[in-house]
Amino acid sequence: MIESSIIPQAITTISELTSALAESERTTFGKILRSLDLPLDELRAKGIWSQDHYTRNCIFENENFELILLCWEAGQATPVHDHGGEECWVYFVDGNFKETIFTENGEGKLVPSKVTNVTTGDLTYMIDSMGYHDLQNVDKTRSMSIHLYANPIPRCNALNKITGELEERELSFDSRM
Ligand code: 2CO
Ligand code: FE2
Repeated sequence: MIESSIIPQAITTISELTSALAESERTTFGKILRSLDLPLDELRAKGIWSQDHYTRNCIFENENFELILLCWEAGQATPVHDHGGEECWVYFVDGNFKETIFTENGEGKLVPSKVTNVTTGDLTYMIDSMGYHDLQNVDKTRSMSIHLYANPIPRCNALNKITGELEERELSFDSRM
């Protein structure tokens, strides 16, 4: 089998992870992320946190995918957003999160349709046909998650809480690792 020769039993370094993704079809991306066993101390040392917002730290990007480490202070959350028409996998490196999926009701309003509590080692998947989502670090401490987008998403639509309207937002990086 080609797959097993590319994907190691356990992926223990970021460079093994980026190589495995770069050499694989996206149909195996979920399997690759599920085989992650990264040393937490090393990742924590590389992370950057901000009191103002969760941070987006680029691990690797090419034309096919981008791999990002998100660092969250206690309580920090995303707005409700989509993923620019691309596929999105989230691997929860460390912590406890709540993901809420929103779908449009008959009047074009976004309403919560599913709430999931996720924790260290879990993997979630989103694509725009499933709706919109938001993610919150519900831990009392800092947390980390790894996000994989195929293709990369330089922008997405996010809900403006004040106007209640969706608006296009540029997605930027707080650092490059
Ligand atoms: N999509 C959000 C972002 O890249 C994170 S929520 O999980 O996909 O900032
Ligand atoms: Fe997202």
